[in-house]
Amino acid sequence: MISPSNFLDELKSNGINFFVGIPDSLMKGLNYQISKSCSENEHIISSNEGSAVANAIGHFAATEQLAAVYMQNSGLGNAYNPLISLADPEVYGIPMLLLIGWRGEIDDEGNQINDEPQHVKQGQVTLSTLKTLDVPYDIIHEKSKDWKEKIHNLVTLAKTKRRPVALVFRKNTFEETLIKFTKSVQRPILRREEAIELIINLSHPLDIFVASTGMIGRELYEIRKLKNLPHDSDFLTVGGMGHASQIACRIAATLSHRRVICLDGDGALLMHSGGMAECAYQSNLMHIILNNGAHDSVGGQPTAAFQINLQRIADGFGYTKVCKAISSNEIEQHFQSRQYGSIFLEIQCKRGNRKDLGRPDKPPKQNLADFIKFLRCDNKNV
Ligand SMILES: Cc1ncc(C[n+]2csc(CCOP(=O)(O)OP(=O)(O)O)c2C)c(N)n1
Repeated sequence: MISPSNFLDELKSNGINFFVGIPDSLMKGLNYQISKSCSENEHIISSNEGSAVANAIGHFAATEQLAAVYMQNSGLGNAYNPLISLADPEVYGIPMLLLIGWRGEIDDEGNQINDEPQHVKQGQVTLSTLKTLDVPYDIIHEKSKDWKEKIHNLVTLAKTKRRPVALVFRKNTFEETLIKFTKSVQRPILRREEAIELIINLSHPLDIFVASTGMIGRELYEIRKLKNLPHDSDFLTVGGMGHASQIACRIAATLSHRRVICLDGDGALLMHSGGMAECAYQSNLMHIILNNGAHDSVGGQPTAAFQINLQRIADGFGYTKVCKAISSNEIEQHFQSRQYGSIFLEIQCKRGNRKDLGRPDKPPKQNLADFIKFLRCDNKNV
């Protein structure tokens, strides 16, 4: 395995002094090292991978230096547009080094390692996407002896040819350091799982749930399982981080006689917050943000959400009711009023999850088939 600290030193010795991206569990060690050793001017956790690429473009324009842009391969879709329509040599020709965690990787024999369904196709098309984007890349893994050379060659290519280049990481490339991100000044009381359980208890049997990417969906699934409840009321947004609210929004708009509860994460909300404009105009949508100020599902790297007044933003978007809860009592109060309109509820909760948290054991297509039946169960649907 490669020491994240040596890796970071190597990037710096190649002239890279600005780091921006969205964290990934495969790069936890590196993410932590960057957060620990870089100042606020040298490192930004961005809102989405496209914005991270845009930061690298701005950095180059301002300093004529390369930035490193880190992301999980699922973020390539977000990055695609600014890469191809701005950074590409046919447009501005902006050098940058993409650092990409390869979920669903294909090994040297051409076999795909076992990973979650949302990573299967993404893993298969990662390298071909880079080829399509005309981004030269190299791959490193835990046994790579020549990783320093690979960094050097890619950075030289980026500089001389003025183009984005990429380094793709296999699982276990980096040593995992003991990760301790600085605690924020907020002192939440509730665990995310407790909040989700309470919401399930307070909900109506016909309420429709849409859960965001990562632990939120897994916890919703697990709690239902432990309570012997069916999963058919829940759409799990296992991939497509940031899009849960829009899925919820369209279901709410179509099934206006049912309440839709979107369980969103703060990282996911910030990733595609423009969707709040649509959510705000629904008559039957509860948009609940489980705000732990972190990308908890991939290692707890901070988001900006504890520094932002989410309620004022939601108010500006025009939600009918905007509220915040930090305790079970407050969550209960906001649930009692089953009022008409769009409700934005921010629940501040702690980081972390229990260690034995399972994963959905039903394939996504089965979940969807059950969910569709649940949406039709009151026979009032269009
Ligand atoms: C486009 C994209 N980028 C990155 C990821 C990796 N990823 C999965 S969950 C997650 C963190 C989600 O954070 P948040 O929404 O705050 O929820 P939390 O994990 O804190 O419950 C990330 C970065 C992803 N799945 N998709």
